[in-house]
Amino acid sequence: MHKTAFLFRIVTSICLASWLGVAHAEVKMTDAWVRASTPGQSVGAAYVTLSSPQDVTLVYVETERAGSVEMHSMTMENGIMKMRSMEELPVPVGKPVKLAPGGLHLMLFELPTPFKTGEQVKFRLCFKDKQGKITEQFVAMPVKTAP
Ligand SMILES: [Cu+2]
Repeated sequence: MHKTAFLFRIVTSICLASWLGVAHAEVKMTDAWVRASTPGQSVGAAYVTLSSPQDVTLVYVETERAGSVEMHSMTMENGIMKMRSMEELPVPVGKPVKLAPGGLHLMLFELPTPFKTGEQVKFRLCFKDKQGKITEQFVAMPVKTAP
């Protein structure tokens, strides 16, 4: 295979829609953690606080430790907690977005193995800026039973 074509393929596979270009990562990720899970449990949750120096949108999240990851919101409706899947999660400049129990969270599906307290789980997050550029960032989240 021609070398430039090969490199192009690597870049295009980095994120969904990354043909628009890849910029440098700048979103600060703090207080990240994954909730410990029990054997046989197929669904889990992860939390992180996102702070960005520019307006970006979280468009994609993945980890090798889950079949898929969704961004969820959680709201009270008539006394019942309801979760909704979000296509994207805006992270406005200067306004940290806190994913925490009882609110926004990353929902992890199809867990092949349980998350054990003390281990680190790697995640890949893709952020899109106002120009449509996709930036991928990696974060290792510790597994905890509670924050
Ligand atoms: Cu959820």
